[in-house]
Amino acid sequence: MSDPSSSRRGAFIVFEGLDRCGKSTQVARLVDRLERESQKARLQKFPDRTTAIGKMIDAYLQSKAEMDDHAIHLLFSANRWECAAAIKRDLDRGITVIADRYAFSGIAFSAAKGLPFDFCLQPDRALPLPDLTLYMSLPQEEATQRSQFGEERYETVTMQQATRKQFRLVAEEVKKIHGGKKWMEVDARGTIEEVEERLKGLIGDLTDGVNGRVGELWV
Ligand code: Z5A
Ligand code: MG
Repeated sequence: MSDPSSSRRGAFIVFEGLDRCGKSTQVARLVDRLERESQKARLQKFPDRTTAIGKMIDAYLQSKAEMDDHAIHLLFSANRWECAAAIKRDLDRGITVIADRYAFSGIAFSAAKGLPFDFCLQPDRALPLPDLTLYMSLPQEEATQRSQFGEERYETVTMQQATRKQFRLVAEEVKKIHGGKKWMEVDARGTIEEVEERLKGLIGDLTDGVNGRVGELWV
């Protein structure tokens, strides 16, 4: 008899949150742990600055290029679309894909600049739907203490505060359209190890595989 688990696809897990909340640290630790446990997993960072579109985004974030707010928003989304087929292919092959930021950052940061929320949501419609988004929540005072803001665009207290508000609206939208289990808020305070344990508890056995097809975002 065939093993039913062999037909399971990989899980799509997204880490979201404001600047310095520890996303990249935790994503790297999760991928390392899964590799040590001989599970198939890979990291997908957004923006993916290695592609042609990613290079334009990188120049914008480093203030080496100026762009209309709508245009850069669409480029961030296009950067996800150019990675979407590879994400779906890997999930179907049983690989867990762990994303460092995704469409939710796209909405929160652009809406924080004043673009209409609905406009921000549209270009990502029908992208692969994450099975779980872990929103790492860190008070502004603690984020500021961790290290100084970098030199990139958006790395200011005013922008981060506006983005925090938009992330709350994004969370409500996810829960409304996709249900309460797809978005979980995690307390990002404490040591790296403490946060890692919290995240591990929420991820549970998701990395063992998921039944059913990959869903579509905002559909
Ligand atoms: N953006 C957008 O506008 N639209 C989009 O569609 C997308 C993104 C996808 C670049 O993102 C910008 O693009 C971002 C949003 C916008 N702008 N902002 N702000 P990025 O992902 O490339 O940004 P980043 O440079 O990787 O920074 P980050 O992601 O904000 O940081 P992080 O990954 O959350 O934190 P970290 O690098 O893991 O940790 C930061 C420091 O804290 C580091 O020194 C760690 O060692 C330390 N750390 C981590 N955890 C802890 C704990 N628990 N305790 C103490 N210290 C800790
Ligand atoms: Mg990061």
